[in-house]
Amino acid sequence: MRTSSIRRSCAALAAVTSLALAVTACGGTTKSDVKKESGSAASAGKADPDAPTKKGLTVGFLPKQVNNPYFTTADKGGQKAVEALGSTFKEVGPTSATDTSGQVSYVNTLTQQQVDAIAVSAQDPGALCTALKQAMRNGVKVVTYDSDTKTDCRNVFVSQAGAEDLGRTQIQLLAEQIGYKGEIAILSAAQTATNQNLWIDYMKDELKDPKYKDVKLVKVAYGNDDAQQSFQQTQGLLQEYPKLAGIVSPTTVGIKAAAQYLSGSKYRGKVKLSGLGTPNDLRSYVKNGTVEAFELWDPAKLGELAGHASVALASGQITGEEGQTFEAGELGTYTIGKDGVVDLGKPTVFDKDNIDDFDF
Ligand code: RAM
Repeated sequence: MRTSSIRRSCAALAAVTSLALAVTACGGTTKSDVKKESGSAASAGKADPDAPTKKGLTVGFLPKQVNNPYFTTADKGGQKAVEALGSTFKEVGPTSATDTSGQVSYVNTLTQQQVDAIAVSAQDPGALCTALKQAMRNGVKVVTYDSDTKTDCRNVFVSQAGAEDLGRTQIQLLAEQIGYKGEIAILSAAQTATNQNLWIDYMKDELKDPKYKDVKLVKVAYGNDDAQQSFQQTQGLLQEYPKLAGIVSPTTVGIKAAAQYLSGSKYRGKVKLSGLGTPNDLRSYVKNGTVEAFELWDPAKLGELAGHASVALASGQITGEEGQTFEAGELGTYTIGKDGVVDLGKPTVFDKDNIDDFDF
């Protein structure tokens, strides 16, 4: 077994060279050792729930994009948790939600810097896998939060709420607003985003229920979590489908841009808009009648939970296997579910009656 000091000295090398070269240069580690150490949820070794929480760790947060207020709030939650546990928090990441190669470079840099854990919201389920597996081989624990990778490319996924629940409830919210009748469109984020794509699959499945027989999904558009592109996509949807009854946008950037467009157009209040947004982004649009109801979880709590999961993994208290539990401070105790997934809890629906109770 490699010692942690060897692990440390090999980490930088492994991050910049091929694996084969790295293990040769570090000596004494055979391919099968490496295989055993690969950090998937299923093969990450034994957990010791009573192990003390390590202090002085470094946890790197890598959101889909750094200039997105949703991630600013989420990562502040991560910072709160990591610092409260006596460790160091850092945040790096691309400014565009479609810069997958940028995310890969950040993973490699964090590995070179020998952080103890990475918490990442993946822009793409597969693109980060090689880099993340390399990180795990170097002893870095990997948590995905908000948007997952493939299961074997991380130890734990901290999910905002059940994906099925989120997908179905967004359709239920919009269908109610359009009286279960008319054409609808989806305005999503990046075409590769794991989280949005999973919700959209459940939206399509929900629409198969006979109660939606008069609701027709005419298009899925992609605004790439970019305000301008999302605004233009909304405009384009209305031009292409002038009879559109509603839009569901499962992204905080998309729904805000769509609300902005509808609010300044003749469609305000006529074309319904729902999906996932933050109360602060949508407050004025709820008050001026553009948006009736939408939903979200608390992003700060999502980040906080990801911070706790990162430290619990790096402390050896959990490895990512189903049934393991860990303490998440004020959030309480969480249990890891199937495929290494931890659910934060239920989303909240916001409307004119409760929106002023929330400030995020
Ligand atoms: C955007 C991002 C994020 C998603 C939220 C709802 O900020 O796409 O991944 O979870 O919207």
